Amino acid sequence: MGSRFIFTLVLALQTLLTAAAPTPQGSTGVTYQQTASSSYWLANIKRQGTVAFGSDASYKVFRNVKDYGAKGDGSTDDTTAINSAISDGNRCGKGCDSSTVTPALVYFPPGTYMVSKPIIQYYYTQFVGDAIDIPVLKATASFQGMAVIDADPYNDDGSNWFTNQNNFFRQVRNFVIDLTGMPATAGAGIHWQVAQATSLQNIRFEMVKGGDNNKQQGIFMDNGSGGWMTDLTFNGGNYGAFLGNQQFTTRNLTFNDCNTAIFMNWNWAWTFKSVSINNCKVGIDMATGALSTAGKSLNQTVGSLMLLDSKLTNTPIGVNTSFSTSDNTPTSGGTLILDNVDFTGSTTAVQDYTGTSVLAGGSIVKSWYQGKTYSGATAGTSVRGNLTPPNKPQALMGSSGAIFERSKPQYENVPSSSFISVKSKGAKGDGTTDDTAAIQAAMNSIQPDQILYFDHGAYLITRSIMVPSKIKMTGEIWPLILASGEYFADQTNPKALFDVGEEGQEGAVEMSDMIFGVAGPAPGATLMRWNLGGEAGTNGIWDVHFRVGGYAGSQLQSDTCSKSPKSDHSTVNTKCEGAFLLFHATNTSSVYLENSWFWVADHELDLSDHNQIDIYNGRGVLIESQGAVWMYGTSAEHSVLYNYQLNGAKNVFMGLIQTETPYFQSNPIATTPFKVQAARGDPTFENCQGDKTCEKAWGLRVVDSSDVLIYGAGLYSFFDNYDQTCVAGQNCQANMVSMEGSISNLNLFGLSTKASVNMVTSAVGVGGNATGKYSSLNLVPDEDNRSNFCATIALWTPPDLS
Ligand SMILES: *[C@@H]1O[C@H](CO)[C@@H](O)[C@H](O)[C@H]1NC(C)=O
Ligand SMILES: *[C@@H]1O[C@H](CO)[C@@H](O)[C@H](O)[C@H]1NC(C)=O
Ligand SMILES: *[C@@H]1O[C@H](CO)[C@@H](O)[C@H](O)[C@H]1NC(C)=O
Ligand SMILES: *[C@@H]1O[C@H](CO)[C@@H](O)[C@H](O)[C@H]1NC(C)=O
Ligand SMILES: *[C@@H]1O[C@H](CO)[C@@H](O)[C@H](O)[C@H]1NC(C)=O
Ligand SMILES: *[C@@H]1O[C@H](CO)[C@@H](O)[C@H](O)[C@H]1NC(C)=O
Ligand SMILES: CC(=O)N[C@H]1CO[C@H](CO)[C@@H](O)[C@@H]1O
Repeated sequence: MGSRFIFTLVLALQTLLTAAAPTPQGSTGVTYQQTASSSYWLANIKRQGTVAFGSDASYKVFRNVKDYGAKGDGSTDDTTAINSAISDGNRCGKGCDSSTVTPALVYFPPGTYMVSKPIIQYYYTQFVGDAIDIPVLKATASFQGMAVIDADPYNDDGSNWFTNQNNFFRQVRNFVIDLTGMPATAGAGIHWQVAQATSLQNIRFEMVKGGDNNKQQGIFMDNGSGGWMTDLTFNGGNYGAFLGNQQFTTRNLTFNDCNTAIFMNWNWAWTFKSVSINNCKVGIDMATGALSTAGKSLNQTVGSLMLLDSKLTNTPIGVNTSFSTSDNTPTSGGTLILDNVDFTGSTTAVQDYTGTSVLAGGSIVKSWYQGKTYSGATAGTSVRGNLTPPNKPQALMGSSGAIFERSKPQYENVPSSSFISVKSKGAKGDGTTDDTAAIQAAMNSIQPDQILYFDHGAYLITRSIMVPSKIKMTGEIWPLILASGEYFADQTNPKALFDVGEEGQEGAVEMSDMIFGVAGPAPGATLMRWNLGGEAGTNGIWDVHFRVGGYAGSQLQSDTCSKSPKSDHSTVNTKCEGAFLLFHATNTSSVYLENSWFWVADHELDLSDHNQIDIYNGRGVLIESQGAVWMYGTSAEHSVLYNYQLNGAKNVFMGLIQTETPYFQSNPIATTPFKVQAARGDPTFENCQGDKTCEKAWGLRVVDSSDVLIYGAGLYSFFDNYDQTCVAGQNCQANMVSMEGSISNLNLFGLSTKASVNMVTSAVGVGGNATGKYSSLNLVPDEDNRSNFCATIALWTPPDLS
């Protein structure tokens, strides 16, 4: 994200700011047994991380809260000590918009840390609890403030420390957050108001159970533009999670004994996968909004929600909704997709907000929808009910009928002696030394039981790194791997920065917590090319991000590349060219991606103007795999030709995906400065016939592909040459999703687009090259499918050509 979009909401902000006087507790609390030290490698490895482009040589990347006086003894108030561990070193807190040069990995050893005020997560911070003996953050009875962890505090005037849609680069993992010592009438675990490149993982929330006066909630999320969460357990509370965000992907959430497991306050699109809800009164409440002016239905604040591979036990009401087939407000609001959801433990699977049952519980719902559906050319129909379940390709499946999934490995059972530092192996990571040879040698030397560790730093790479077929690597709060120099200069002869295995090889490569980017223009760089195949989950990247421009060391910053909408850009400043392609899954590959943000910067993160910038990056994510590709919680923004493209691909899962079109387009149009290369499957835009709003980046283009499951897509266009008048007109660009050629067994669920006249443009079955203007192809128009902010449809499938 990055646009300063104000999405006005009508919602009841929970009264979280002040804890009421102590009252008798509704539960007995939880006891913990812990050891003081840990064998977790992350606690014990030698620390050599440095910031390449910061000025202070004494700056500490890694901090152990106990080094700042935190006791973790279950009685001492550790709030001040923990907050000083976080803020030490002139970091990016209140009054700072963003910074990439003051990262901090804050480690919490085993222990119970008493906190009386919020622990404030500064920008670019990871909180990592011990993964073996998980630490507890316990709110004192008199805790004051919004939440135990606050990722975006409110100022007294109601503004936030950080712009919610720009609140990037955060992690919280391996914690118990305990509110049971507080009165039931107050308390939240995490105030998580965040955007892309953020994650919550492996957290258990302990809250007071039951009670009409229960106001506790595990997560309080008012807004943002995220994001990813996984492996969370919510015990007790009024709401396990109170959620509101533009778009989000969540997986593996368990709710026990909550009044309402999930309160969905507002969204444009939200995908829930593998949710388990037990002993709650209500599973998901998405029936939000005021009575419409027509006075008939609720004017819904929830755009769409996808729930898949989930199960409810002893929870009488599954989903509370305010959708109406006759009188829906807005037209496509409250779109809901249920896919493989076990409601045997519910009396009512779906109920109307008035209390009327819409879908009875007591069985497994294979696939059920409410919203608009389109089959290729056919006009959309408003549907509420069962539809034929999608045919899910076996290659994508995991155990027990669910789509395959695998959480980020944390290697908690690997001894610290098995972690091999690239700096110990001679790489400098100082942003100036050429580290190509040192990193290649380090990779080649790794033994099967070892893990390559990228200490924080910036590693300049001047030729392709040939990643061996079996290697695990992880980074210290996102070290930068930067393509640099002549080798990556030729857009007609692109080279991979990380070339992962060789075509046709079976592999086992894992990467986590790293960033790939450029140091200076690299129009001939593919930042990662994945060639390896293999069993499900043996090849994957988790919390690996791709970031082109806008930060210290990228050389593509606001001092050189600030926006200039009044200039003619039919030729561009070549100093502001990014990469050729961000990620390529080649036709021999199979790979799992979780929480990856493929971001071409739209604004400056480090220089003080934080201005909008023009960075020209060729392509986003290209999938040509014939094996299987899973993409959980990915987003791709601001590449010029396309953000996502499936070309001759087979067996692809995407959920959800999010894109933005470059703000500068159509000055220049999509084919400047990257020339269309037909041999690489590029879109030609020849059907645009001179319509500049048509010559803009595709959010998603699918060509000659089969067995594709997409659960949730939020594809946005917010500008035309930085002008936003087109937002209200819903016409910043002509088209957003292109379906071309031979497409079979594709299900696009939960598509939301913004300000694209046509949501889907389909030339399926006409050879992928319909002559004439796009406007004569089969279209799904925005104006037929308005929702709260985007236009939304529940399902698009290709036309039946038989
Ligand atoms: C974010 O949410 C808060 C609380 O719900 C609301 O007051 C505020 O207006 C929202 N801000 C934006 C920018 O949407
Ligand atoms: C789900 O999360 C739990 C921890 O809450 C973890 O133990 C389990 O392995 C996760 N399962 C999957 C399939 O990711
Ligand atoms: C629904 O709410 C939106 C946003 O507040 C408002 O613009 C619109 O007029 C409302 N529609 C109805 C029918 O009440
Ligand atoms: C369903 O939503 C409506 C409207 O917000 C609310 O009045 C009702 O209490 C909800 N039902 C349940 C069971 O939560
Ligand atoms: C796979 O891609 C390579 C080039 O990257 C090409 O030579 C080969 O023909 C392709 N194979 C298939 C089956 O498409
Ligand atoms: C599409 O068809 C037209 C007319 O036959 C032809 O000129 C053009 O080259 C074709 N484009 C592609 C990409 O095949
Ligand atoms: C075809 C269709 O459903 N059109 C509706 C689209 O939404 C507008 C308003 O949002 C309605 O007026 C149309 O009837």
